[in-house]
Amino acid sequence: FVKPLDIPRLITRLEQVTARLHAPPERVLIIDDDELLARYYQQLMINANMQVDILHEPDRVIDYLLQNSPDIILMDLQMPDIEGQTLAAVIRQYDQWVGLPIIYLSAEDDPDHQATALNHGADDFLVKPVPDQHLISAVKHKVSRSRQLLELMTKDSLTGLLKHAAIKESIRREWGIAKRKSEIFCVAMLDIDHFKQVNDRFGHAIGDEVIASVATLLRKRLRNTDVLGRYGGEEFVVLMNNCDAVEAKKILENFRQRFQELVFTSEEKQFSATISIGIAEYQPGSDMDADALLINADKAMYTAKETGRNRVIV
Ligand code: GH3
Ligand code: MG
Ligand code: MG
Ligand code: MG
Repeated sequence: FVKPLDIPRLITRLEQVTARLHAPPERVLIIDDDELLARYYQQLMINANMQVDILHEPDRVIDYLLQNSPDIILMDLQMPDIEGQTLAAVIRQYDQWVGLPIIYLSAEDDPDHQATALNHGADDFLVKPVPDQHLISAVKHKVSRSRQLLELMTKDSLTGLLKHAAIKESIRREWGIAKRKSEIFCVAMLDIDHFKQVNDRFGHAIGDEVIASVATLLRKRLRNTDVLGRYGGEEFVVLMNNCDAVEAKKILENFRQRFQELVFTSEEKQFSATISIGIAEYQPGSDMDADALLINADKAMYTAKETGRNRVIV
């Protein structure tokens, strides 16, 4: 008896490995009043394929973080207007940056001072002048670890899609971008039809397979720039930036048809499943906020359920 390969699961795994191999360059923020040294470190890291910005005004750090979301901060401890450790404590007050690695750079080589500084929210301490190779490997290592942790925190293990909290955060972010750029964008809510019956007839494991196949097909049928999340058990959210409801409907209609054509097998029995989809459109200038968009997508999805399921409603 040979267990059949779980192909959708394998594809998800492979995609995760590929994503890691093609990891985007580390985005580094240097905060240091010593302009010359900061530029030296910047060039060093650029040569090691990283993207590096320097911020000379520490009071602009929150604005900078909101707009650029770097992977790591290298922070000078001694600056004229503010101490590095105070700045780190301020950054740590924001939930979204709890996991953002902060490394202090300092001429301070007194172990007691280093210990005190580390108690204020940073992850490591490098004494200037930092040897080139040491700086680069410390930064690469910290970023890669924090990306792994972030992935664990935000990715759903069954589907590889964003988890509930992460997709909600993404809705707010995409909405903010659309508003700023005056662009149209769409939120879609998807819910598998009569899924309880799938579980009841074929068991939870087969149910999980159906859920994973939604994710695999979404990845295939949607655009690379669309953001995909598993909102709950068998409910999904799709964010389609720069896309109006007509285009969104076309893409999701195509997805819906492909999904109903999939054939699942359980103990020689074959079955298929369907999905109901609701779309809400954000128009530039409208006062609809991110929460309202999601509520509207949910309402449209319920209309799809009420009017017969297996359909896309705007
Ligand atoms: P409807 O067409 O109205 O959506 O009917 P439904 O049966 O799909 O109803 P509903 O969406 O409320 O059902 C959700 C069911 O999905 C309930 C729960 O047993 C099942 N479920 C939720 N999470 C999981 C999961 O992770 N794996 C499996 N196998 N089943 C799940
Ligand atoms: Mg200084
Ligand atoms: Mg449901
Ligand atoms: Mg359902």
